[in-house]
Amino acid sequence: MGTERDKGAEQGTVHYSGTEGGWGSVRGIVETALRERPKPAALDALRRQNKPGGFMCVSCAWTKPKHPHTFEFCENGAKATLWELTSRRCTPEFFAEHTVTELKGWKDYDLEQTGRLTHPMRYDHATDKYVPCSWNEAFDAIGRELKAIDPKSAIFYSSGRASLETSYMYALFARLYGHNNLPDSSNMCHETTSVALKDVTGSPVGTCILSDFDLCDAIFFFGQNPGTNSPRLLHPLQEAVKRGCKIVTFNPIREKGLEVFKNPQSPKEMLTPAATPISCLYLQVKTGGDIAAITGMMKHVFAKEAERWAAEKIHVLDVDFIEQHTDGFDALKAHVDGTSWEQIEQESGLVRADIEAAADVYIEAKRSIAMYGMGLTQHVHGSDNIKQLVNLFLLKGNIGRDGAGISPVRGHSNVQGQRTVGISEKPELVPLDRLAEQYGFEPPRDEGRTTVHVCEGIQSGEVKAFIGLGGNFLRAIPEQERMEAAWTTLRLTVQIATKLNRSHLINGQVAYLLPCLGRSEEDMQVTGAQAVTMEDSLSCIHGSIGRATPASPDLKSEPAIVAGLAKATLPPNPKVRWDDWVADYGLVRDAIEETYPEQFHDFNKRVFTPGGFYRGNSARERVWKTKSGKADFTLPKKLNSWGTEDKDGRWRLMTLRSNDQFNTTIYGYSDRLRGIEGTRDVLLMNPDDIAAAGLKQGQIVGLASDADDGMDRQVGGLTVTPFLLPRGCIGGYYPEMNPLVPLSWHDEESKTPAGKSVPVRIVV
Ligand SMILES: Nc1nc2c(c(=O)[nH]1)N[C@H]1C(S)=C(S)[C@@H](COP(=O)(O)OP(=O)(O)OC[C@H]3O[C@@H](n4cnc5c(=O)[nH]c(N)nc54)[C@H](O)[C@@H]3O)O[C@H]1N2
Ligand SMILES: Nc1nc2c(c(=O)[nH]1)N[C@H]1C(S)=C(S)[C@@H](COP(=O)(O)OP(=O)(O)OC[C@H]3O[C@@H](n4cnc5c(=O)[nH]c(N)nc54)[C@H](O)[C@@H]3O)O[C@H]1N2
Ligand SMILES: [Mo]
Repeated sequence: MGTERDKGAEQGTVHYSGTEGGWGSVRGIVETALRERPKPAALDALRRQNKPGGFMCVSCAWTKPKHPHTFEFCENGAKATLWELTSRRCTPEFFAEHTVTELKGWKDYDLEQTGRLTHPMRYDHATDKYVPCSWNEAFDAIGRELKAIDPKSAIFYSSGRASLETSYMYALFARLYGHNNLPDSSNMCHETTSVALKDVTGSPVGTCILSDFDLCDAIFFFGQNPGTNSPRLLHPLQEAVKRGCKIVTFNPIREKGLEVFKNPQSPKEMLTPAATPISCLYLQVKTGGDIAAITGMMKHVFAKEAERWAAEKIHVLDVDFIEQHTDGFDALKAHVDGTSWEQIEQESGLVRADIEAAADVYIEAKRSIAMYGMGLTQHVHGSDNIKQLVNLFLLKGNIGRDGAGISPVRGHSNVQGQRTVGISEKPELVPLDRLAEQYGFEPPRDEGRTTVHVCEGIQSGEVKAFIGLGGNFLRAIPEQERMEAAWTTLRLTVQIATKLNRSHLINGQVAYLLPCLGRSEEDMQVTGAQAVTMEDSLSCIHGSIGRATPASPDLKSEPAIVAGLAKATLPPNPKVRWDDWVADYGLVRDAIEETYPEQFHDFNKRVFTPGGFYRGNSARERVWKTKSGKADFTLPKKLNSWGTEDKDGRWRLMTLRSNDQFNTTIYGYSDRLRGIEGTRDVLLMNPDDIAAAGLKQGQIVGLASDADDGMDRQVGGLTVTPFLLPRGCIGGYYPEMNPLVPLSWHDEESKTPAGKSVPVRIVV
């Protein structure tokens, strides 16, 4: 592996030479603190972050341990908190000074740097400005609009941050009103997981719990970047490596956090050169090449099975598990046997010996864990990526026992929980009969809209109203320019947010911007300060109490806003006690418990269980809620997850997150761990590809869509930057690259946009 790294240095590709963690991450926090100028309360908030009785970080969804570190936060968690507790304010005076058209010319970074929104605002078309309004005026007007349209033409979107309490109320509001159009950010993220894992294991979420990480012998990492996106996960990884667990990574980019880690919370490690090497094997698979790589691993597993059985009568496979618990083994074996190493090398971009070495780690390990992120989910055949990984794990019975399992690393801090309590466009995932009984109404039974269907419905004119509970929908979706043009035909747009972003500048005929409390702020209601709850990536539920003084006295909490909208829209129903719920969120938890008694029994008593309470997972118990009643081996449709064919001049573009952003929130311009500083307008390319394409380092180029639909999509002004990537794969930043992603370019099964291998041409 060393040789490849040296090659990078020789070729002069940019790469950070330090470790993940260490002093660099301390510097990252300090820079954010200086920029946001937080009050002392913000620093106090950091001390209580991710602890029982404290508040749960608004950054990633990684679990919060029972015995937290003194500072159970990371560089990016600290940035997220400081971002929320900034002393900057985006006031009615600010809006009086700037037209919305003018603000459309601002960068994402500059919009959010205006600070926290302080006041409910209505968009005034005559002056092209936001003007202040009262909460009652906003609720009444929105209720009036919603009552005037067919409920099925309204969309209730949510970004994955809102608490379980808010999410439950929001989903119930949608159903009482009359639709299942409840897409959330998961529809652009891990929906591939929710669909594919559910299909083959019967459970839509990961099967691991934290203690599995103390027991496993090997961890296989596919397309997830913990150094940037879930840094607290580096602690259990570092501990696992120290006790001899092997980590094997498949990623087109040599991500720093998966190479070496220095614990910034360990004084000893900070003062010595010691850093833990993380991956023992780092395979730079081609974008979209994971299906082939895993096929190769399985080929080697089958070869070793035959060899060991012949020589020693010992199985490599878990034959009892396969026999008792799975379906479809023979077809899978035939498919793997029928695939040649030549095809595997060609499609994965890896050499046979490296894939065999990875498979040997898998064979030797008694207990293995698979972790993955957007590198598997955001592909046209993303579902096949995940099912292929499940195939590999079923071969050795690595699902449903201690120390083993599949562990997708989720994104937003409550994105998994929102689905758990009813935010879903898929009615079959929601206990509609129970809701019907509990609230005395007939819930809609038809399928709601996914994110992609929402966009199609806006383009066709079928969608009339959009409510966004957080997020930055228009910046996060594909086909950005066409969608912005279509958006203005909407009758009603409502955005509930903490900070100004681009989605607030593209407005329907009636448009409101409603500011809410952040999770770190005190949420005072008539019965006192309220706690809320979240579910992490490992299905543990945690309570969270904000203590910071709210950014403005005119803010409302998310539950209060949802209740305000619902009351203004729906006829009164004595069984739905909006006012009581807002007064005491414990009553919402009682309602959740009534709807989901198995998972949420004794909810209020368990809210502050240290380490959270586990809501259970059927696949972990080897109860397979699938059509076959077993865990299913399945066959991939292709050997790669790329939705088109290779051809001359067509590149596979990965849209990436830097270390200085949270999704569309850009904290700054330093992608420290990749050594890219000062700009996000870059085109990352292998140096040999730069030469072969006749380009030069530093040259400014553009990208154009090379999708087979022939539509024109362009992004310009990108600096050619040498970077150690597999040949044929190029990289750029999300969300700047989003205008290049066709709306039709999504995982076939789950409709998750395929942002990790977008077909493009380079335009000089
Ligand atoms: N600081 C910070 N934290 C975050 C976020 C953030 O933006 N900033 N976002 C949050 C959210 S919502 C999410 S979903 C997660 C996202 O976290 P991740 O799942 O880590 O998502 P990405 O950073 O988009 O990309 C993941 C990795 O996939 C690799 N990759 C790309 N294509 C392929 C491929 O074909 N195969 C393989 N094997 N790898 C590939 C990329 O090189 C990259 O390292 O993080 C969450 N946490
Ligand atoms: N090309 C490409 N596109 C992608 C991705 C990619 O990798 N590549 N990743 C996809 C993924 S994984 C995701 S999850 C989506 C993200 O899509 P979203 O979740 O829609 O976007 P965010 O950038 O997380 O939303 C940021 C905004 O949320 C608001 N906000 C922050 N905190 C709060 C709060 O507590 N309450 C409320 N009400 N609002 C708040 C702020 O106003 C902020 O501007 O993007 C997707 N789009
Ligand atoms: Mo995400």
